[in-house]
Amino acid sequence: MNKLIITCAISGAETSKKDNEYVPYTIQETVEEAYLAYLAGASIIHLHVRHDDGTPTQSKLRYQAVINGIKKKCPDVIIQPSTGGAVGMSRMTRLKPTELDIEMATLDCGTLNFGGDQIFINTENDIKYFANTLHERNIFPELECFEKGHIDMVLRLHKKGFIHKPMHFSFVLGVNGGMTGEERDFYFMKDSIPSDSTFSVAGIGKYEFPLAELSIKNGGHVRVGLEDNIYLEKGVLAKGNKELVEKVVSIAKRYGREIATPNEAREILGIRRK
Ligand code: KMH
Ligand code: ZN
Repeated sequence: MNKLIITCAISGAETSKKDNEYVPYTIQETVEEAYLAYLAGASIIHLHVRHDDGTPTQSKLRYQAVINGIKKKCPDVIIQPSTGGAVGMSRMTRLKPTELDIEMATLDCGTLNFGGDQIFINTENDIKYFANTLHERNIFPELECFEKGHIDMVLRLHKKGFIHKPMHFSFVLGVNGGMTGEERDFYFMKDSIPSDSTFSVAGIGKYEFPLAELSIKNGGHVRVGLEDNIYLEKGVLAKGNKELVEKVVSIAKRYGREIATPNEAREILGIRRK
């Protein structure tokens, strides 16, 4: 089987130090979490940044400072800034990190409820605008799909020329408002994408490791991290992102999947560096 690409979503915009003290806020904390996740086996760092008090921001300067710090410690790692940001941010705010010299970013492919009164809005026009911007800037999109309708949107926008091959999907399953991470939902998503695309799975909360294992068994890739799940196992908080990555590496070993280096990940996904 192909090698396994592990993405680590080190901080996100929703979890906080109140949930798990290892959620990084400062530049130094964020760089350190990324570095430790990389040493543990992550080849992609999915990146959100925060102000020192934990407030999420899409500030270009803040992203640049964190990216510089990460690149100093692990120059080859793939850094994938979020264009999702936090619920309620505008299109232009969310796109700020794409003004930097980056090779990959997320592209969220549909709207969904995000718990309580929160709605994560990605209209068809938003998705077209984001897709065009990433394409013009030669930034490889990871297609975030929270449910099957989002895959259908990607396929429609591919036919219309907004989204291009090679296509790499991320199934983000288990969000309160999206699809669950049950096994049948995983297979529904996996069987709905074109056979020449690649996919990774991000299971939220309790779905993180069961979905990681399913994806590993089925030739897919895996995302873990404190953005998605704060527990190493039921009732045991993870002592940082590295423990979550290490757990995926140990599952991969059981199935004989080797771990991809960042350059091998670029090769598998078809990312062309500028
Ligand atoms: N924080 C969520 C509202 C992404 O990074 O592209 C959106 C999110 C998706 O995390
Ligand atoms: Zn994110």
